[in-house]
Amino acid sequence: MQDVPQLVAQARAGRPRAVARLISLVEGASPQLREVMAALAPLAGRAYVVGLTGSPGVGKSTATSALVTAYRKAGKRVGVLAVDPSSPFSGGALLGDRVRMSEHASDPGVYIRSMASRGHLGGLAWAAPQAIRVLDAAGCDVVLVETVGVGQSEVEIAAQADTCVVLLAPGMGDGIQAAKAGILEIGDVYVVNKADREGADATARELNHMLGLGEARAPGDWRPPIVRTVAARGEGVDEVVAALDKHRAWLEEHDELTARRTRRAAREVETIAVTALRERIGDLHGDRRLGSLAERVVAGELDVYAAADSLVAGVTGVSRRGG
Ligand SMILES: Nc1nc2c(ncn2[C@@H]2O[C@H](COP(=O)(O)OP(=O)(O)O)[C@@H](O)[C@H]2O)c(=O)[nH]1
Ligand SMILES: [Mg+2]
Repeated sequence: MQDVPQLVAQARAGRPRAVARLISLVEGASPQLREVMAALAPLAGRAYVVGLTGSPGVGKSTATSALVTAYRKAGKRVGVLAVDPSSPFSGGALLGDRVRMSEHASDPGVYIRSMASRGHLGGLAWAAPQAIRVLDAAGCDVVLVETVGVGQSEVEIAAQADTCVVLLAPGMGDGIQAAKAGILEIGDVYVVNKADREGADATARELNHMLGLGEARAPGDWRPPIVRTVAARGEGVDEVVAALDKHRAWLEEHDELTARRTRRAAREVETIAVTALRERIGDLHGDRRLGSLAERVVAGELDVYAAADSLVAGVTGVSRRGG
């Protein structure tokens, strides 16, 4: 058992090991997680959360590292959460990320954490926001969340950030890939990385066209900018930071920041509740109640919906009212 209040106090004081331990409690779905979240609740909500997503290899980790450098120069404390579904353990991709992040490894103003998306209950949709909350409560001004834009839940995590950055790179057939993954709907800022490579202009043009950026928008609407970068050389990174600042200002001006955070919290509560319900219903497998309901269905005494309603009522104590 961990001393949660002490861990939280240490995390607040900037002790990286305490932060790491709290995130481990999240990842491991510790029984102490309720206590952790209760302790963090009044402390979180200050950090600005930026999601970065895009196909593998577009340069997310490189761009993330460059953004960390930029934010550190501005004196901000930064948290990085790298979510990688391809690496349930500390294998391939994460190793590469660690190399790209290594220049920040000894900086006490930076927390870097990798998280595999497999292997725990409720998956990422459940764990990532809680890990973000740990970094937030630990005093990070900015939390950068890197997710591979391939799976539904990874895309969702990025989409639920305060600001979502979608990265593309030339020569990756990226436009079509991106459209397929649904990431063209979620970007607040688009980055065409690897602008040192041939085809960057074409990619930006194609993106501009696909996003319908030439079309008229209602006054006051956010118009996602397209920023070109050479993340590997830090070029264009200041422009990305400027675009992020601008989007944040727009969110605040339009009361969208709170609205987004409320939507994010609603999703989070929903995920936890549904997971809990599913667990409880799962517990009923082989239970006498389910068995006898099934027998009555077979005997023609009960239809399947009525049986399911009865099961749900048994689990939640809430019965469905007929229309
Ligand atoms: N030419 C070029 N290569 C880049 C640039 N940014 C990143 N890379 C390289 O692209 C590869 C993938 O980068 P990485 O950041 O790991 O991509 P991720 O999978 O999206 O996180 C690495 O070899 C980087 O060095 C860039 O601006 N130009
Ligand atoms: Mg990466």
